[in-house]
Amino acid sequence: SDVQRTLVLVKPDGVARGHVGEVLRRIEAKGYTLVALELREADEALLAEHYAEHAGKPFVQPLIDFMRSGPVVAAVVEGQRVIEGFRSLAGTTDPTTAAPGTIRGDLARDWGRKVIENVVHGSDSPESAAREIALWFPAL
Ligand code: YYY
Ligand code: MG
Repeated sequence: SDVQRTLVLVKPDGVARGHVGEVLRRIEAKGYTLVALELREADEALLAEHYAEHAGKPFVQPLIDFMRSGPVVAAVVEGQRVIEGFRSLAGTTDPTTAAPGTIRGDLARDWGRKVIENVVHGSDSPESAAREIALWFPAL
């Protein structure tokens, strides 16, 4: 058995456009379990830590500003191979080329802004998941 936990965020574009229910619906329809769920406004320090792997890249400050532009929904999701599984549900980073049927393919598109607005975040490895869950949900 390889039961994992992953950190999922519904980003401010997803919340503002009313996609929280649809994202959670897809997670539940897949058979994954919600372990924690919270609506919150992330501050600069949390987001700088969250995106530490991207520090120094040209998109990181626009990305942090975007992530502070409104509330996000943070969730810890559990299931067999859920880290890879949620990334598969989410689709690829660029919403223009993300496959139809995926969250990003179905719900996001390129708005011509300087940051990619792609509705959701999902941890990319067991190491990232552990780090991100500890950051967003230190009590877990
Ligand atoms: O894991 P994932 O969200 O699919 O992509 P990352 O490469 O980790 O980048 C994080 C986040 O940054 C991405 O979801 C959109 C944004 N971004 C961007 O605005 N411009 C880029 N060239 C690359 C990523
Ligand atoms: Mg990533």
